[in-house]
Amino acid sequence: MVLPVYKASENIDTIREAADRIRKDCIRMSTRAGTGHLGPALSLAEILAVLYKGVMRYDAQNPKWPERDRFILSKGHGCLALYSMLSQAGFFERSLLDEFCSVYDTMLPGHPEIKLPGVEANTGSLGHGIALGMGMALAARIDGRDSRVFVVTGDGELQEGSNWEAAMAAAHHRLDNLIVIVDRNKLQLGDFTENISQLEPLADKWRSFGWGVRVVDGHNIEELLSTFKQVPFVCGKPSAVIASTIKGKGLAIAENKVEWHYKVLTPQQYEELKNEMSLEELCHE
Ligand SMILES: Cc1ncc(C[n+]2csc(CCOP(=O)(O)OP(=O)(O)O)c2C)c(N)n1
Ligand SMILES: [Mg+2]
Repeated sequence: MVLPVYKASENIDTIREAADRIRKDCIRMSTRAGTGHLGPALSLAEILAVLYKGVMRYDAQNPKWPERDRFILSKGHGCLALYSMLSQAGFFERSLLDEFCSVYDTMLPGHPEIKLPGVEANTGSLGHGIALGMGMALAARIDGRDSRVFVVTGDGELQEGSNWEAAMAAAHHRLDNLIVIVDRNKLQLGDFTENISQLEPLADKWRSFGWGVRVVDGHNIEELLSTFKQVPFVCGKPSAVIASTIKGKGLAIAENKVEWHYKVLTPQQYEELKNEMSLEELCHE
């Protein structure tokens, strides 16, 4: 039987358009709802666009297809970007994006839930995605599937000890079907990571836990694509991609600004930026 599998496009322009669409959707959805973690979503645009348009194997018409690759957004507060990407990938209608945080019992709450097609894990309580992904990667191995599991974690999130327990276990089980991407935007909720609890030398930490490691520009589509094509970096080892990013990337007033962790544009600011960024009409009921 031939299964309907999403065909990775690998077309750089298509991926760039998807990343651009993510940014515009994040800005529109958060302004419309008057809430949302905009800065954390904007640093994810290229990572998600490359994974969903050029790397991962899935079937949006059959979201539970057992052979699919899994994706977990461990930094669940960045879900604006995930919602946009899932709609672009065809998991649900684009019109649903307008329900972000603005309808009772919405499918698109402020942190992702598995009731939405394409979401593999409820996240938002930080520090759990790598352990969940480790379990999924182990299950794939036991079941004899060649599914891979991609997990995006925040850098501040790595201060949670549970991540390192999972990292150690993944290396012990030689899970080279597990790929962790660190959104290394150097900021967390209230300050720069290095002022709160030093993470560097971060690549060495992952290596010492038995992982294959690459450090990349998290906004460079070509570099991300070629890096993901090379996983596992070391046979028998899980892979860590430390993606250097800019929190708030693409929205000049928000870039690298701690206060934009949980902040949105006012409708007036949206109007001012509309033409400059080719944003859609902002409709309020
Ligand atoms: C267990 C837990 N503790 C605290 C929080 C509150 N919180 C939400 S986002 C955040 C900062 C995360 O920073 P980082 O992982 O660097 O993600 P970024 O927003 O920079 O992408 C914190 C502390 C949470 N969601 N879960
Ligand atoms: Mg961060």
